[in-house]
Amino acid sequence: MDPIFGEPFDPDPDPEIVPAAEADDGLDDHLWMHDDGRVWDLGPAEVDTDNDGINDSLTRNGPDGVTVYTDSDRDGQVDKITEIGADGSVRSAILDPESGVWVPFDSGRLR
Ligand SMILES: [Ca+2]
Ligand SMILES: [Ca+2]
Repeated sequence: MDPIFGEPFDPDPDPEIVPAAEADDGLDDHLWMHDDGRVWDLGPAEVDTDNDGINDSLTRNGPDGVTVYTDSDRDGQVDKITEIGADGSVRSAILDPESGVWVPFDSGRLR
């Protein structure tokens, strides 16, 4: 008999398991949104607006003020946009998940 084929088969009793936290690393914390049939990658969330320890929003400065993009249900897709005008006006819209249409949510002025 050839001794090479006499080696006992030793199955790996401890298969490698990738920790979920590690598998979730990468681009998953980027916010994105649909617009006009395209998907925009807005980059990683920078702001935690509801203080739950998870960044959910990012802001963009524009010529007329600041726009806040918020992912309120943590699926990565932006579902609320708030525009804060240079004059203090506030305009919000939330994404209707059924129709994909932005619906005016709230408006007014900063208190
Ligand atoms: Ca948060
Ligand atoms: Ca979302």
